[in-house]
Formats: sequence, structure tokens, C-alpha cells
Amino acid sequence: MLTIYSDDHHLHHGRCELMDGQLMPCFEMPSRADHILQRVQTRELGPVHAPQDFGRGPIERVHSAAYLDFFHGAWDRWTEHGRDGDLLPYTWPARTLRAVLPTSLHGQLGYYSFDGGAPITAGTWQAAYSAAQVALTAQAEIQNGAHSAFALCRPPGHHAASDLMGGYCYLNNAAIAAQAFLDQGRSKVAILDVDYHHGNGTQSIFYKRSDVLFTSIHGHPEAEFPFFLGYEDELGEGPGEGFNFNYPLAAGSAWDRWSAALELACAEIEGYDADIIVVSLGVDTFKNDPISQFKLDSPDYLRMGERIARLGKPTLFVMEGGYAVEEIGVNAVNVLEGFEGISCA
Ligand code: FKS
Ligand code: ZN
Repeated sequence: MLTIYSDDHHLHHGRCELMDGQLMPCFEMPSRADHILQRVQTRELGPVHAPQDFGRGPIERVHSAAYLDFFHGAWDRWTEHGRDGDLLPYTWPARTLRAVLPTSLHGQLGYYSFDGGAPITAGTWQAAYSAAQVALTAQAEIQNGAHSAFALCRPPGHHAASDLMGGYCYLNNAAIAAQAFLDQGRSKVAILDVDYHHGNGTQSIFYKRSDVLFTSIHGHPEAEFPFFLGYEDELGEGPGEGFNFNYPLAAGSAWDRWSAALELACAEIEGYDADIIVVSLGVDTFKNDPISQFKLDSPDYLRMGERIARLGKPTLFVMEGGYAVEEIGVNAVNVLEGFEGISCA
């Protein structure tokens, strides 16, 4: 399987996030992607190519131009204020407030975000832009006939909505790739989001549409980030009704419960008869993940890849979360090796 990768992800390295009332070093760190790349190479998964640059056009098919302009310019505005720490929001237009767009940098940052988990640093725009190009390059590979490809991108994307950043995410790499398939003539794309967290951004982008089926298996939002989306009764709206399926699971879920949910998601995908599958590949379902509560073990990821392969469709894997950095390479690449039918424990 071909991997697309850009070193630009190193340009994004947030300093800290708020966790249990304390500032902690960001869990979403550059070494995550480095470990995955290393594993891709030691397992000889296939060639690793740099991304092409498709410009801002395909990103604007998913994100609003105003949001992109804000994100692109935010760091310079921040340094014009004489600051050099990470740019983080602290006020959001929650209930009882108005979703107006203020003029101030922090007002706008609150408007364009939903949490304080997506710090903007000097290189964040470039890293996120390159991550989107990584996803688009892998997408183009499949569009040109490959059966599968791996977009090894960072920062991740599935929490980012059309004009919102949050949860370590800025640009929704998987959604951008899914939209590109449609724009290049495919008519049905199924997204399978296996990250531990609900892909609220991806869901919201496609919620009123039937050309993208969204399915997600995740920690129950009653107890887990992002808390305010990802419930079972969210089935889509208008023309999108019946094209959104959430499988929230309780803390402590291991492969038995997780794989039962995967069967349900796969049944929906099979019934939908997608042209293409986009997998939002998070491996924070791992038993030793420091911020998650599922109990998947490394060999389970092989089974996951095998099951996805049995859907029999061209499949684009887009990297999302996973914070057990030592094991992230083994777990992510196990999915890909399982998909390719190469067994490795
Ligand atoms: C307190 C906990 C905040 C935020 C969790 C974000 C999860 C991100 C992810 C992604 F794939 F996007 F990376 N938790 N500091 O794993 O879903
Ligand atoms: Zn996650």
C-alpha cells in the first residue's frame, strides 16, 4: 500500500492542553507521525511519497473561505500583538450568547472554534494545509486506480467542521478527500470513523446529504469528548436522513463489543453500496491509550483491517488519533496489513 507523508507536520507542535485542571504537554505531538512512518518502513508496507499541492480549491469545498482566511492569518495577527505563546481561545458563543463575528482576534477565535484543544502556533496553518494535501494526494491515487492508500497526516481532522476548529483538528482531511471523490465523479462515499472519539466535524459536514454515508464507533458522548454530538439518535437530516449512523460504546469496551459495532457499521456500508470507503483511522481505542477508555489490543487492529477489506471497495485510510506513542505505529500499520491480508501480530 502506498503511503503519502509530509514532514511539514513537524511545523505544528502545540505546547500544552488543559487536562483535569492542569496544563499538560499536548498529547497530539509530532512523534506520533514519526513512529507510524517508521513502522511503515520497517514493515515494508510500500513506497512513501510526498504530497502534491492541489491548492486551496478542494479545501474550500468543505471549509468556508472566511474560516480559512481567519485560520491562515491568525498567527500573524497574534504576533502583531507582540505575543509568541500558542494562540488559544477562551470564550465561545455558547447558549444565551450570540454567534456574531467580533472584530478582535480572540473574539474571532472563539467564533471559529468549539473548544480550547486546538492551539495555533507559527506552523499550524502550513502543517494542517499539508495534511489536507496528503489526504488529497492519497485520494488522487485511488481515483487513478489504486485499491487503497494511506494518508499519514497530522494534525488530525475529524473534529473540524466547516468553520470550526477543535479537538486537535483544524482542517477535516477525511471530509476534504471524500468531497474530492464526489467532485471527481464518484457518486457515493462511505466514511467509517474508527477513532475513539466521535467525528463530530465530519458528521456535521455531511449531515444533510445522502452522497456521503457517515458511520462512527466511539466512546459514548455522555461520558466522552466531544460530549455534544455522537449519539445514536443522530440519523441525518432532510435528504441526509438515514445516512448517518453512530455506535457509541461504554468505557471498557474491548474487541468483542467493538467488533459487534463494526459489523453493524459494515452492514450499513454494504447496504449503501458505496463506490469508495474513507476510513478515519484513529488507534486511540488501544488499551494503553493515555486519554481513552477502550481496550483493543494490537492484534485486534489486524482483524479490523481484514473486516474493512472484506467490504471489497477501494479504501482510503486517513490518520486521525492515537496517543500511546510507542505502540501507535504497530497499531495503525496492523490495520493496513490486516487490510492487505498480511498477518503480523
Ligand atoms: C482534555 C481532554 C481533551 C480532546 C480529545 C481530542 C481527541 C482528538 C482525536 C483526533 F483524532 F482528532 F485526533 N480531549 N485535554 O483523537 O479524536
Ligand atoms: Zn480520538
